[in-house]
Amino acid sequence: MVRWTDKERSTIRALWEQINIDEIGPEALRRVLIVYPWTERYFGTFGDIFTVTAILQNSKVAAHGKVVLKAVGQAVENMDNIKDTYATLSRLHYEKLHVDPDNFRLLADCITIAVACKLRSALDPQAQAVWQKFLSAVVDAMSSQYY
Ligand code: HNI
Repeated sequence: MVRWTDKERSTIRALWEQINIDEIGPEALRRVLIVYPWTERYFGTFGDIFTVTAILQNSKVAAHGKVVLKAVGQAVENMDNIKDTYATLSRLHYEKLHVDPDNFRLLADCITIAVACKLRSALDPQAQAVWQKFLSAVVDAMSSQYY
C-alpha cells in the first residue's frame, strides 16, 4: 500500500479540484494517440483516428478521455486503496482489452503534460513530485492484475 502524508493528500486534492475532467481527459487521450500512434490499435471501434485532424475531431476519443479521467478521480477518492479500486479495471484491460501495460505510463505522462499546460505554476516541481507519485500508484494498480 502506498503511504501518504497529510501534505501529499492535500496537494493531490488541491490539484484535482483545479482539473476539469471534460477538458483534460480528452486532451490527454488525444496526446497519447498522436504521440504514440501504435495505441490506435486498441481503439478499433472508434472510427477514423488515423490523422491528427481526425483524432482531434473524433467524439469517441473525447468521450473516452472523460471516462478515463473520471476513473482517475476514483483514485483521488480512494488514495488508501488504489489497488483494490482498480482491480476490476486492471483485469478488464488485461483479459479483454489486451492493453500492453507499458501504455499506462504513457497515458499517465500525457495526463501530467495536459495538467501542466493548463495549471502552469500550480504544478510547480514540489506539486509535480506528489502528482507523479500519485499517478505511479494509479499505473501500478492498473497493472496489478496482469499475469
Ligand atoms: Ni482504458 C476502457 C480506465 C488506460 C484502452 N478504460 C476503459 C474504461 C475505463 C478505463 C474506466 C471503461 C471500462 C468499462 O467500460 O467498464 N484506462 C483507464 C485508466 C487508465 C486506462 C484509469 C490508466 C490510467 N486504457 C488505457 C490505455 C489504453 C486503454 C493506456 C490503450 C492505449 N480502455 C482502453 C480501451 C477501452 C478502455 C480500448 C474500451 C473502450 C471502448 O469503449 O470500447
